[in-house]
Amino acid sequence: MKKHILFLGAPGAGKGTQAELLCQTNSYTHLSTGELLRKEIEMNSILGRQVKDIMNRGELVSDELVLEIVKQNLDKDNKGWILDGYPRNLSQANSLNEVLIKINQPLEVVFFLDIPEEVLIKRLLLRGRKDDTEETIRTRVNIYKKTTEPLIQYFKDLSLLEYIDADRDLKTISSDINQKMA
Ligand code: B4P
Repeated sequence: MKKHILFLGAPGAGKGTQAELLCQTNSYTHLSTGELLRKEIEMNSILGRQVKDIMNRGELVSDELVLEIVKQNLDKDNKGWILDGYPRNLSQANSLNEVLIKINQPLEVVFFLDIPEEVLIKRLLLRGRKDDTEETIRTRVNIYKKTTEPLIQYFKDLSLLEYIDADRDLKTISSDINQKMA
């Protein structure tokens, strides 16, 4: 069973949703950079105040900052982890690689949740989080296409990529992922 897992996909593709489902059946650490950053905003910490406006505009927060959060939260006792929303660009992917070499926990699989743009826009508008306005969603999707999408090829070249059709109901997607975990 694989235990070093990454979810890749556009905003609203369902990375967080599927990572949660997978954590219900395994005792993995779910590491969502978006969730960790939102918690900092809720706590009104120094970090939270730094990232609040950036996230509300739908832009990416700095690589250094996110890397620090990931390092602090990566599972040290090797129970297994699911990274969701990180990396989001090539520089983050290279930093992650260095961290994983150091802790000797190589990535085993990358689930790429593929979804048409019009479906994800509908989903996010329905969810209605603070950064789910039409304008912010457009910004997030444009940044995704420019900076995150190249990671699909990056992980394909490393033979880690598993393609998942994310335009289906939650359970079907989840059982597809579970089959590919073995
Ligand atoms: P994230 O928190 O990663 O949010 P996301 O990409 O919008 O969501 P996700 O794909 O997880 O979708 P979800 O399951 O919630 O990022 C938010 C912000 O944080 C970024 O814009 C950025 O500013 C910052 N950030 C995060 N990571 C960063 C990094 N590494 N570097 C820099 N900045 C970073 O699903 C969405 C909705 O669809 C939900 O309502 C869900 O219920 C629904 N849904 C899911 N699956 C479905 C299905 N199969 N059918 C129908 N509905 C479904």
